[in-house]
Amino acid sequence: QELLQAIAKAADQYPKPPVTFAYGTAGFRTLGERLPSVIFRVGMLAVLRSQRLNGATIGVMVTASHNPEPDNGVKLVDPAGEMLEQSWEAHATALANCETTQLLVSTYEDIAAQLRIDINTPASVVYAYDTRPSGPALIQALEAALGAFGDRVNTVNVGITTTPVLHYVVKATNDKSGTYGKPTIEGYYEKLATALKTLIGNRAPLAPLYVDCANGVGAVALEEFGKYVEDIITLKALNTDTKTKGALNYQCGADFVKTKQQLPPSVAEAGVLAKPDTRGASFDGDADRIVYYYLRDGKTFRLLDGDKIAVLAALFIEDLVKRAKLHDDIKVGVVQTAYANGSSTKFIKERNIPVTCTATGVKHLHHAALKYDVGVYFEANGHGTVLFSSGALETLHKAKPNSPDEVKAIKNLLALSELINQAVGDALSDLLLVEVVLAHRAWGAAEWDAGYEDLPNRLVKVEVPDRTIFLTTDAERKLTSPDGLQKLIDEAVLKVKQGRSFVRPSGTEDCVRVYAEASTTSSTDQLAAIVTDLVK
Ligand code: 16G
Ligand code: ZN
Repeated sequence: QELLQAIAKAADQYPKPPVTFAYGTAGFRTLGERLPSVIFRVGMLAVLRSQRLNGATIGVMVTASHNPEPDNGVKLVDPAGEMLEQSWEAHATALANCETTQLLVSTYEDIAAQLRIDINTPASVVYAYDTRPSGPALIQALEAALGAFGDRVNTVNVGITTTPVLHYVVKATNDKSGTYGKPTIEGYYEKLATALKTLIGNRAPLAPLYVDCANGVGAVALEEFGKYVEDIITLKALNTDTKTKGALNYQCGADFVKTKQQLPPSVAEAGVLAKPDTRGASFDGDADRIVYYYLRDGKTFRLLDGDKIAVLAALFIEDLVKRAKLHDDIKVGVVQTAYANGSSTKFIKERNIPVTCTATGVKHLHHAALKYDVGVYFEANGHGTVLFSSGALETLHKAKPNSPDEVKAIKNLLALSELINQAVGDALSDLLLVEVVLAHRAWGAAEWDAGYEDLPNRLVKVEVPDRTIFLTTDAERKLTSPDGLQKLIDEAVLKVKQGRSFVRPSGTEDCVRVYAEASTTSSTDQLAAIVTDLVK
């Protein structure tokens, strides 16, 4: 009772604005100024979640990734460093939408009763935020909620850091064996740097890499981390202005580059990619997405997106597994979404590596990747990682190599499992993965790019009166509603060479998205236009 009073008193300071909130694919996300009450309530839910899991540490990340600067958002991280279990999203939405403190407290009691949680038991919550101006005020709201529980809740403020670092800290905190790494930002950097040193060995230092940090928290991470690896690689940070109002994600960052298929103007003006064999990369606003690029012949922009990274990583790991003579025991697979370029899927399948297609959103890919011994998952937009199953790690640890080459391959595979973030996709960790593969192959961007040629593709955002009437099946590749629409799309697709097109409702915006690809730019545009008309 005393606890409920303390919660009610604190909650009164954070009244709900007249807005309806929903915990979606990326948690809650909207204008930062609307979010204090939501963050407060997410704090309450984080405590409940921790209590439900016997006091395991839960993470709270305050960020809005690639959204414009006035937006913000919040996501919960489960103990293994994964996204919040899906069944709890409804509890988050229910708490966020309670109109009054009284209703909030009774809803909270109902959820606790339904889940048989004793709200007085101990809990543990760690939290972090990005560089957005609304961050500190939102963290205050979170702390007010956590504070209401008094010493029942143990809290750690990780401070300003990237989304993947927070996921790492959660996973490391819950790893009671202590082998995963120290549960701090520095612990993560040390882990990455050690793995990188093992993988690079006594090779010459790598070529400098230009990294567009989207004027976001990736700039902070890159500056700190760069010092750990400066004798191996020079990371030249661009777009590191986290202070100027409006700079975050503005005409820069991974989302800009992938959507516009062009260099950020700031990177183009800096002229840093003109020298042959120079590559660049862009992080998104919270550094969980990365895309690469270079200028072919010093002129033509060439994008190396999430699909290209998946192919690079999967083939490299497959080669190492073969060299380790473990290909009967360790099966490598790739997980993509319908947005993966058809050429990438074809290229992987032709090399006898299985490919799974899932619905959009990290949690779906992550889940599917867990089914492989080594699961490489990437969205075309640059979100992804490589998961090593406990079975695969055990096989590697127990292997009895018969040659120095086998020893080396096993050592490198184990180092890769340390280098690659096992909780969630991380731009920084993925960057190191790419650089390691290129160093081992003695490739530049052009050799990496040479594997396959992307089919021309178009993504169109279509505003419709009601996107909820669009229902999909087969990993979002087919519509089941509205009635008859899929048949018309199929007919349009058949008319163009190498055509493929699908329609799905967005999980983050009020629109549907039309994707089309085909053998030529003009037939792609034509297909996209026809399907767009069908949808309207
Ligand atoms: C979210 C997803 C991202 C996905 C995007 C699709 C996470 C953490 N993020 O941002 O993976 O690509 O949604 O957006 O799952 P859409 O549904 O609007 O097309
Ligand atoms: Zn992001």
